[in-house]
Amino acid sequence: QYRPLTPETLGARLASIDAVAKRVGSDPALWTVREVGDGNLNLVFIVEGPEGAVVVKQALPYVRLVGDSWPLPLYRAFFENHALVRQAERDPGSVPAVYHFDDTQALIVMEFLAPHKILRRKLIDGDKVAGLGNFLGKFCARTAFRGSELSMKSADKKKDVGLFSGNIEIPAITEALVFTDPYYDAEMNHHTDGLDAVVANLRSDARLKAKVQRHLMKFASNTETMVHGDLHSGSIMSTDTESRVIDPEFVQYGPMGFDIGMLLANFFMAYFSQPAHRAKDELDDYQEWLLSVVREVVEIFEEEFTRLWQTERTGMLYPEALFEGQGHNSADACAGLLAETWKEALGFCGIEMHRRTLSLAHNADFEEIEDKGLKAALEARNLHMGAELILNAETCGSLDELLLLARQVNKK
Ligand code: SR1
Ligand code: MG
Repeated sequence: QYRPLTPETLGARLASIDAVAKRVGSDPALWTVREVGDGNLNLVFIVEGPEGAVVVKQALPYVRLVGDSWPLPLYRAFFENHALVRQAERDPGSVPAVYHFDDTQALIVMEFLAPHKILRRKLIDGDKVAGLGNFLGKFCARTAFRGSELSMKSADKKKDVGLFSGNIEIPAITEALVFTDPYYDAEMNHHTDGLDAVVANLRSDARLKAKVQRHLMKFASNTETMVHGDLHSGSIMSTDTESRVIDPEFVQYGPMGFDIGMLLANFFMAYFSQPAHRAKDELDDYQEWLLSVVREVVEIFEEEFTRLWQTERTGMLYPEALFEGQGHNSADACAGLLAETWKEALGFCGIEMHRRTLSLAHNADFEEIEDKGLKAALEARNLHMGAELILNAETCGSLDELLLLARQVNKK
């Protein structure tokens, strides 16, 4: 029977699990257990003992952020476990190792990452992370490519889509909080005083809302690859030189541009919030570093995806024989797919920027700003850029143009 863990009960309940005892030590009396979960949904414990440390993540039967008025199935831990296994196969070393999974208790025992910190914290604090764009660009490219029919056998892919389609309530959160609630006066929405006019303007824009709904349709019905599903800067842990992706419980098969779009949005939100967190003499340098990460993520994503296309295309799609002997090869097809993915990602990016300032779950980049006037002004920039991306995703053009747009909006 499922019972939520507490720091007091965890030792007695998990000491008999070999995978835990081996890594932490067999005597729970010598363990230190801390509950450190600061996310919206789960319990997270760090368990330290004489032999080492592990992280224990346990799903709660409700949304932690809201309380038991919003029940949420425990089975999300099952999907998170499956996602971690696939991500480790598709991009080795990119996610924490899983040591043990208990379906009934909805818990995963996994690698304790130290001295990693949540990337969002580091970005608010002005820390730079070497190799961040390279790591994230490769993660997005490898998981997108290797989770699709470009790499997987059609039958395996269908089975996997079937498996993950059992994860119903979690994507439904995204369908509501990300794609729908920001654009009308939904019950759980909140926004900073001073943004009323900007918000009213967004909500009265039928063209924008139609484009968002088109993206929702793609998110809900396009199963081209396995996406992390919630790839924001709170789902990444970094030291100053090394990063990992965590927390894939929002996993589903979805559009290739979804993860990278969400990710870029979170770098843009870090970018637009910086004037509240940095002294003037550090501001330009740090904001430009953030844009350099965006550039690297996109460039590496395209480079790595193209490399995989050339070297690992084992699925049914775009067989080279189809293209040979006609004076060209499949390179144009790869470039075409990447161009479509880029446009799609820009739309998802704009939508994620909106929801983090208008819907239920805001992010600390803006929430930690004490001066409410400044907060509203910076969030207005964020909303403006988000709208530009949603409305003009089809025509936005190059990466250079995207970065230029961010710099222009940042000066408004
Ligand atoms: C009710 S859950 C709110 C948000 O937290 C998760 O991290 C996802 O981003 C979700 O949208
Ligand atoms: Mg999460």
